Amino acid sequence: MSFGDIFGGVPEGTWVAPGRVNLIGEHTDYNDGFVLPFAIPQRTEVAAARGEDGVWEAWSALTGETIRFTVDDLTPGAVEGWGAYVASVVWALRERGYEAPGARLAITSDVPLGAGLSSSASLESAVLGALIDLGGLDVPVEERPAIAQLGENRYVGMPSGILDQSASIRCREGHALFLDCRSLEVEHIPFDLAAAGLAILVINSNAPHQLVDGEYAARRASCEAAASALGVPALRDVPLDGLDDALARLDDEVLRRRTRHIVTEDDRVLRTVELLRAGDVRGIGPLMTASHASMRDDFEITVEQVDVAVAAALEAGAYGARMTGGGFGGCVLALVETSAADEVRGAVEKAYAARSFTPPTTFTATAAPGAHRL
Ligand code: GAF
Repeated sequence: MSFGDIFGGVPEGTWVAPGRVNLIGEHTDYNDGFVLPFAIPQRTEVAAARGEDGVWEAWSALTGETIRFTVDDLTPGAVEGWGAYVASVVWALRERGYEAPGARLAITSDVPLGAGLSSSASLESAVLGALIDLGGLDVPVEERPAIAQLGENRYVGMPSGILDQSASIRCREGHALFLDCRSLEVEHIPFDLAAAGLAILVINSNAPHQLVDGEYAARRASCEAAASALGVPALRDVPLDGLDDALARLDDEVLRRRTRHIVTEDDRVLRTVELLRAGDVRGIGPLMTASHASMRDDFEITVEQVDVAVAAALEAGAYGARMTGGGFGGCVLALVETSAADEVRGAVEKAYAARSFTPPTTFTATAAPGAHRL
């Protein structure tokens, strides 16, 4: 099925936006800290044309369903399900003073759903690109992630940070995106794994997601409570060399653990960036593994399947391995010699089989381009 089968006629264009993996820097985004994602080749594609003013129609190949909403539905809660992500973009554009043109949108995607690879942000970002171009709206690229995030926060109701939309919109092929989530300044860090004889194996744990939204919101609330108790705007403002003092001032053990994760994770991002700038890709392995331990022990967002995948990958010779994304399931990244990828994959599969886990699915990731018009 294509745009013509659904709506008739031809689209005015096709806009794409990728999913992402985050190399390092987890849950640091809403703490005003640092992240280092790269875009993956899996992406959402939106073939689109202008339509009647104030009316939006969207078809999804994933559900086979066409939804329709109008300006009267631009209040949070009025459109639900996957359509909410489409409506959220129209709503957020308006909130920021941009009038989205009425449009017909045919949406396909090969970003795995519910795997922590930002299928939602890729949908929002592709729709955003389509509406901006169809409407001839002058929205600077630096402002676009915050618009998509606003829609997700307030229209969809997910309290996510700005990592996923920034990655989907601002990443560049062959580069990781070093983003300061406070200033929103970016640096594109060359990340050519193949040239170094390396690969990132992405291992989808296929663990069932449980309590994800509530746990995410709880982590965010804990970080905000810790920052407030410490009298800083955000945990990013606690320096690494002041961490012990800060921890001594928190009387809640959970808040101490959450704070330690964020402060040390920001430092790991900065050290990863330094190593990549110096061309030492293998050197980032131990930082990835330390990040995983911090997410497991201090931030408490991993599950058994991801811990087993990390341990099996390391035992099979990965330079480093860590869960990527929000947690409670999702994917693990393992940094491996290209020649060792099959062996590491096999070791994880064996470890899963021994525990009767649902088998993992894997792919090797390359750093793909961010959102663009085809
Ligand atoms: C999810 C959120 F959407 C991001 O904003 C980020 O907080 C991430 O979890 C954890 O780093 O993907």
